[in-house]
Amino acid sequence: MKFITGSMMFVAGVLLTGNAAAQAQVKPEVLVKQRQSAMTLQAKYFGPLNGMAQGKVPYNASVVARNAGYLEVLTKMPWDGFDPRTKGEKTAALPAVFTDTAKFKEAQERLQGEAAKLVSASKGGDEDAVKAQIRAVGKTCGGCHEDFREKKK
Ligand code: ASC
Repeated sequence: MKFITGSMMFVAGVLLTGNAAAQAQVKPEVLVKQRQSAMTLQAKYFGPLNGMAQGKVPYNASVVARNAGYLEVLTKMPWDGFDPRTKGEKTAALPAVFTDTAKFKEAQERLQGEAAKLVSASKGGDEDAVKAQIRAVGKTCGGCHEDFREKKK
């Protein structure tokens, strides 16, 4: 069928094999930029909540609920950017990201679980429970950085 073009084949290939095929077209440095962008947005929406949990920012339940919803989605985003093809890029990611993959995956899932719990807590009226859950989310951020991110100098 000579009317099937190369680009049609590519689209069919992407549809058949899903994200992995599409991802293979993305350059390693772009994957790094994308994952760092997702991390930056997590920090953007977590930072104020962390401030509230520490009593440094006035508590605002509707901001917590909104940001928790964003974080539930954002916490799914960075991880496919830690593709083995990015090993040679200059980033703060430690080699353990690519060698201790089971532990890295566990850390991602822990964060996603705690973010989901924060969504639930933010729908209730218990400020102390919400603050405790914000701290639980922060612990998972910090714990993963401890194992998988180069220490900041
Ligand atoms: C943040 C941020 C982090 C985490 C971490 C929590 O807001 O940028 O890396 O929280 O400090 O322990």
